[in-house]
Amino acid sequence: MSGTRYGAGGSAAPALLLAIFLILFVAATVYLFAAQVYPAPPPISHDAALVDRQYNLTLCAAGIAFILAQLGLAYAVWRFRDRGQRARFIPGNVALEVLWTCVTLIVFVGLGVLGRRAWADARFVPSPSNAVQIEVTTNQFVYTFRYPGPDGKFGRLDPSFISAPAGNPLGLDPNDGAGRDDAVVATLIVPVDRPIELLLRSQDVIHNFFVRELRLQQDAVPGMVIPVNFTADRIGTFEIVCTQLCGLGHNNMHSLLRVVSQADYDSFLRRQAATP
Ligand SMILES: [Cu+2]
Repeated sequence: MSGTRYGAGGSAAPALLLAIFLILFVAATVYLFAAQVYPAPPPISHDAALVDRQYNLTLCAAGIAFILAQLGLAYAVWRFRDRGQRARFIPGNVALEVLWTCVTLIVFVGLGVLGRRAWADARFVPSPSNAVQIEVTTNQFVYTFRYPGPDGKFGRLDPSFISAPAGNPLGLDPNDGAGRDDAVVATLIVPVDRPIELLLRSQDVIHNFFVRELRLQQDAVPGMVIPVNFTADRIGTFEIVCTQLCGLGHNNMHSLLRVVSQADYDSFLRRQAATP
């Protein structure tokens, strides 16, 4: 015990090892992101590209802060290691506190404002008049899609008519003429390069509609009809998954989004109209 002796100092090894670990940790993390080891699938809409741009911007801002903070920590661990010196107490620095609080505030609010469009486009911008309206109904554990048919009008729904075994999973009211031509299918088929407006509904618990390639993820909430817009610009088949833990079958809840040419879409509609 030598409470008054300050000359001895501890071994430099722990400080050196921790500093080296921090530098390697930063290098490995930067590599994982920069080399895109786990890349996202290519976006298939303009809004998805906007989301990607915003993601990269946020990643850059957070990445710079992360690198500076960790390297600063490595430096401090090494520079201020125990060399037998007397510890100094620093009560803080108001100017520095104000500075980095303001910088953080500006960066966070700035990123939020910049990213507003990427998020709001799909939700708050009304879809154009030529948009294709498709209703999406979720229940444990399936997606059901409804097209309004040649009359362009969705028929009335009534929960008392809901009967999946009888072929009426949505509860279409048979007394409403507007519903006679409605097409109810298990796969979402949309024409390429046309604005699509989905109307999300749920019959039981909160589900979700998520397509990675659209960077679009929206909850479906019982009692609400939630509109979301997108325009897919690439033909292909993409997976729709539910990202809300909606019950025991949640892991099996998925469907397909098929983006097809206008001609293929028209023939799909014709086939549906021909089926009684
Ligand atoms: Cu679900």
